[in-house]
Amino acid sequence: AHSYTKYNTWDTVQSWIASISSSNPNLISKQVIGSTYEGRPMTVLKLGKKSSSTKPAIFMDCGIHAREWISPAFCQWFVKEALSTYGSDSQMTSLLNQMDVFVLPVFNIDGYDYTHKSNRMWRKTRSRKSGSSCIGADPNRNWNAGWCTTGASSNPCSDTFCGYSPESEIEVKNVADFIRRNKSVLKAYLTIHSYSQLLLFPYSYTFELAAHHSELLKVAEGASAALRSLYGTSYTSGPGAATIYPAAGGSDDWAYDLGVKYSYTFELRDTGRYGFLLPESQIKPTCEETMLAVKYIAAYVQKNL
Ligand code: 0X9
Ligand code: ZN
Ligand code: ZN
Repeated sequence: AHSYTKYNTWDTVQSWIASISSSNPNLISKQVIGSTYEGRPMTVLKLGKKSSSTKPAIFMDCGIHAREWISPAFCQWFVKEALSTYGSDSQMTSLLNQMDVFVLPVFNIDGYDYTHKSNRMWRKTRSRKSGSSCIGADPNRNWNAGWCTTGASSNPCSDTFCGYSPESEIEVKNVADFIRRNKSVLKAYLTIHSYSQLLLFPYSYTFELAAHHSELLKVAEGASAALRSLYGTSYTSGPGAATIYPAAGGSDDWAYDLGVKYSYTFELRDTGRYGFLLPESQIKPTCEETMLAVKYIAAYVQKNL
């Protein structure tokens, strides 16, 4: 059965997607944006009060990397909190009245399923190509942003394999198409990973600073302070290349270069004690503190529409 304080399997997340959207039709709708390599449906949830005019929006994805289980847990938590605090929390109410939030609960579904069934430490997609016996590409090295120029491998057996071409991974193509289609309304792109407790923004494919570097840093520092206020969890903010490592082909850099200014990668808890194997007892505190950071960014974006 589904639980917000457990790591749910894909089958459980899939039934949760169906039930949560049908039980809250006034605030949530769903749309399938394509299928994964193995044929699973990629469903984006749209949160927001219905409006006659087009609303500006935020896009958030979780689970680009299969083994980062706290990430899909956060997207599920976010959807629950949005629905349960709309009407009582003034910020959430105002956010969903004025904007839509698109949530992709699990990006790399095939990989996520594989981590539950076969290999807990799998990171990549599960695509195959004749000529190599190695499976999958890194869905955060496969975007058309300095593709495969640094911090990525052209070896199909590597965990950071950039793929055979930009958007060769169908999951990346599906999300990139969705973002391109909705480009005019999208004001922010948030992508949730683990671990290291970082709040990163462009660029990772170059050490050059983004055109909006100071503003992106200021917002990241505000969001980190909000996050820390709950349990004292400390985050470091900065551009990806200098803060974690140079790595091209990431979704954050791609979305930013497309024109989505507020583009952030979260690396959630912890700093390495448990790493990807974060205990379920930490799901609730991690999600509660991360809500504060996401809401901080959303409030800033909303104020600056
Ligand atoms: O390497 C990554 O893709 C991310 N770290 S993780 O440990 N979750 O794999 C960091 C991504 C930072 N952004 C880019 N490299 N574009
Ligand atoms: Zn990751
Ligand atoms: Zn709560």
